[in-house]
Amino acid sequence: MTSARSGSMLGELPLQANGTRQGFAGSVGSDPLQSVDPAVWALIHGDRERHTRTLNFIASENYTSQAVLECLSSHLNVKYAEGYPGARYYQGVGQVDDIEQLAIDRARELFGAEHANVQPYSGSPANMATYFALIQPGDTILGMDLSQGGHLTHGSPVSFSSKLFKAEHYSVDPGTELLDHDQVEAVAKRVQPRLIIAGASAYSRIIDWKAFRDIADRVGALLVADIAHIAGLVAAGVHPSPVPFADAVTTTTHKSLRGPRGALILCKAEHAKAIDRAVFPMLQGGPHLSAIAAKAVCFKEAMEPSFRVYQERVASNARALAEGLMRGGIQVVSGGTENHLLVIKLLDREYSGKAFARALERTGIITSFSTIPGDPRKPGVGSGVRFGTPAVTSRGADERQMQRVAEIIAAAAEDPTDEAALDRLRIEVEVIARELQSV
Ligand code: DSN
Repeated sequence: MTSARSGSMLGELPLQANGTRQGFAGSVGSDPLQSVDPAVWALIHGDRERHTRTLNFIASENYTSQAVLECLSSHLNVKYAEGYPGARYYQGVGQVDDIEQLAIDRARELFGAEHANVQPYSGSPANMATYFALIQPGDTILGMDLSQGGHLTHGSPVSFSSKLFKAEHYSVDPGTELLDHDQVEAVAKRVQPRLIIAGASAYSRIIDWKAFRDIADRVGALLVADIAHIAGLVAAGVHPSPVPFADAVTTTTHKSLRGPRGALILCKAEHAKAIDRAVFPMLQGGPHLSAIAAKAVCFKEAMEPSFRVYQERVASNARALAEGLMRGGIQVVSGGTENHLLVIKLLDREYSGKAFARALERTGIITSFSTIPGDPRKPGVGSGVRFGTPAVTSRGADERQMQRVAEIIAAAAEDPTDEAALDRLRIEVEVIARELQSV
């Protein structure tokens, strides 16, 4: 088979008598994946089918546009360009300088930031670079406890963030399960952090960035906002922005922001040099230009009015799902949601979050288990299951469908060990999945 993609680099090799474009023994091939490696093709194809047949409620996943995917599979994959636009260690960078500058300019415009670094490979390296830029190893950081909804890089004992820094934590209020700024301030006064991290991976409420800024100012700390989960909502104005308040803001680009796998750091101008140096050369090598082009496209898409409509629907779908679940007798952490996710709590059940997430997978509802505030179960199984609506909303799901999903989840919760019942629910999930855009 020959490559059908005219104009690609390899498409210009001479066509051979056997119809292939092999230039010489050992040259790079231009045949499609399906013929080069049917095994990998089949696995990818199978996973795509799985997505289309099921409902993806993993709060950190999303489906990108074809335009974003096109950048990722472009020839930009080839390029080395260590450095930054206008100051590279490689030649041949004219266009890629323009691509990276475009991504930087769009990121700044989208979020109203003084400086943007679009090179971080993903969220954890972005957080690491930000800490290295702003503080010294051994300094104290204060972040939300992982078991309460924080992230590994916010000081978890198993993360670099507690190996290289002295990690302290704040929690949510055990009664309301909401952030309690008095408690955050009390901990901050006690531990005197050099850096406070606001932001979470499993917190379903609006975060008051100004309250965190005020606490940071009162204890003389810097403030980093990690908006990896809510970046799309923030970009669209559906969640308040931390940019005016935080010294630096980190985010992945592939969650609610709906771009490529990767990350972004925004910061005040005074931290720009330190952030850039921490990303390269301190922590990373060559930037991934194909991902940076895809980020530029993602930022453009996020500036469209339709992106706000999408984000509003992400939030209203999450609300509809939470309300449907609570009507079905399932407890939701903090009693609801104001963003793209919710966490159910299974304290009143005999099974763990992990067991229920597995049962839901059998019905075709794909989630991730998690701990909940004050969880009596071990983190390896947890008492919660986290649901996010960005991915199903990208496929066109609406509130009516969320209500039906809530009823299916409530039915599965009656007895997650009843495989026959789960298989019957799977038929209902497939009906909903077929109503949505395919993946
Ligand atoms: N692992 C991601 C999540 O699922 O929230 C965060 O990095």
